[in-house]
Parts: sequence; C-alpha cells; structure tokens
Amino acid sequence: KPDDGQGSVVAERKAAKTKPPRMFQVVMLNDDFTPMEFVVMVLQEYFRLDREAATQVMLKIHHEGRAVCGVFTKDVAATKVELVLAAARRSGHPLQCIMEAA
Ligand code: NFA
Repeated sequence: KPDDGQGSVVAERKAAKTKPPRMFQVVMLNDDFTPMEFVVMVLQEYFRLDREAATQVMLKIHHEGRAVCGVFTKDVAATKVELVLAAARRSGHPLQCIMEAA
C-alpha cells in the first residue's frame, strides 16, 4: 500500500513546533552618572544574579562600556529592558539597556 505522506507531514509539523526559539541578549550600557550600587541592585532584582555576580557584571560594564546581563526569548528580553528602564527613570538615573539578537 503506498505511503499517503501523512506520517512525514506529522513529523515535519512536530519538528517545526519544537524548534528552539530565537534568543536575545539584554545588554546594559555604561554611563558616568548611575551609581554603581543602583546597577548592582537592578542586576540582582531583574536578572536574578547574586550580589557577587551582579558586582562582576556591573564592573565589566563600567570598564568595558557594556556587558550582557542575560539571554532570553524575545518577549522576556523586551520585558526585562522595559523593567530596567522604568526603574532607572523612577530613580532619576540615565542607565540604558538594550536587547540584541544573540
Ligand atoms: N560608571 C558609573 C559610575 O562610575 C557606574 C555604572 C556602571 C553605570 C555600570 C552604569 C552601568 N558611577
């Protein structure tokens, strides 16, 4: 009996559905005004880093101009950026944060 092709259609549909999502890195940028302590706090609060890891990332931004805070799906990365920018604005700091295709 000839194959009706339904099996491979199901296999293709399943493969498409389970493809890993595109990932986006959230990058924080250095500036001359935002207090180091505020950056460490934000990294702990929104990126779930412990104080030691948060301090290391903050210092990398301070010395190199930028650092990756984490890698997420598109929606999660966009939400992190909005939360960080909102917290910075609320506190009157110019801290900047962007997302980039990973
Ligand atoms: N460069 C800032 C300062 O010297 C600290 C900082 C670190 C700001 C990381 C933004 C990001 N106060």
